[in-house]
Amino acid sequence: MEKDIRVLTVFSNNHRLHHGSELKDGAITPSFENPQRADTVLARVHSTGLGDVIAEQAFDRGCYVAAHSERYVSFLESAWSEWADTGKTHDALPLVWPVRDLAIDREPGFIDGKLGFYAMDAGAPITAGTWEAVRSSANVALTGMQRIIDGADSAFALCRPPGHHAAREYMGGYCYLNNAAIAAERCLSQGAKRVAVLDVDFHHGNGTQNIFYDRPDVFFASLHGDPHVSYPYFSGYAHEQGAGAGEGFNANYPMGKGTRWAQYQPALQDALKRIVAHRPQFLVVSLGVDTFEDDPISHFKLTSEDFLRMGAEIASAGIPTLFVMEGGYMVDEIGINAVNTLQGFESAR
Ligand code: Q9C
Ligand code: ZN
Repeated sequence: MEKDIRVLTVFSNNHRLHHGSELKDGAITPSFENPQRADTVLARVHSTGLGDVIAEQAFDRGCYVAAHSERYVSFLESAWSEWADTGKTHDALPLVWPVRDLAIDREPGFIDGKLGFYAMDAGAPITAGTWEAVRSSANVALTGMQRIIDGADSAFALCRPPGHHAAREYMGGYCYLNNAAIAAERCLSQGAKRVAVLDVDFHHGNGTQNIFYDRPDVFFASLHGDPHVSYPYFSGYAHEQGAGAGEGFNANYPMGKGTRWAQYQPALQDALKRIVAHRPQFLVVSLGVDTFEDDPISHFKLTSEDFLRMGAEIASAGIPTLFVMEGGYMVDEIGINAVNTLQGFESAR
């Protein structure tokens, strides 16, 4: 008999308040990270009868500051009004960055400078509704995590905007607050000693790596396109293994363009083996489905069936698991691929 598959989904209607543009291939164009994405995934959650869907709860600002700096969260809160005060009505994007020898730790006093100071690229626009959507997305992750802390085996945080490129002090790659890192920090503040984050988005989870890099309490593993040829280009190499007390608690699995399940599965199994060895009380999965063969901005070749297999592999770790939505841009398929992962997970439990 088929097992009854039920995974709770957390979702916020506020995601639609954020819709912007990005600098891509030398032009400002509508972002691939659009509201249709989350609505497509939600439609699939409903049509498959995956389980109940609940709205997010409110959480303290302190939950965000656990993973980010105070001044960065303040910037996110006021960036749109500072931009609008200069008379502009279109999206805010940075235009100058503190690279290498220009890198100083002093926050500029004007919005143009602040945007560059707190951004890694021109892919995270600030719009009128961005902050409301961003904090709701973090609250979606926190609500899902709280259910698991309270005893649920799994939950799906249908976050939008995504979070894994957001570091302690900068946004980028469509990300502002790091939803997965904020959820992991919640476990620790509620008494957990060890947590793991597994990032299966096509792109390296540079933000999550940055937040936990020098700490032994949160083990981070990321499977992604080789940064030598794939965004974000400046992190995600295998030799990045953590620093100081965090040495050995960061694991990167860069893989070449065209990677299929046959190459992906052993890397995933190795990452899970290392996660299990960490003995985490909770697992957060940064679930990007841009590893799909038809994703328009990525270069892996996973099929929709492979996401069922991915979910089953993750289930084998036997850890209470929060899935946090990250990337995935082929609008017709991201719902199938995200829900397949959850169904594969739940069937194998
Ligand atoms: N030609 C996430 O998946 N643009 N962010 C890459 C490559 C940025 C992806 C362009 C991609 C960011 C959450
Ligand atoms: Zn991605």
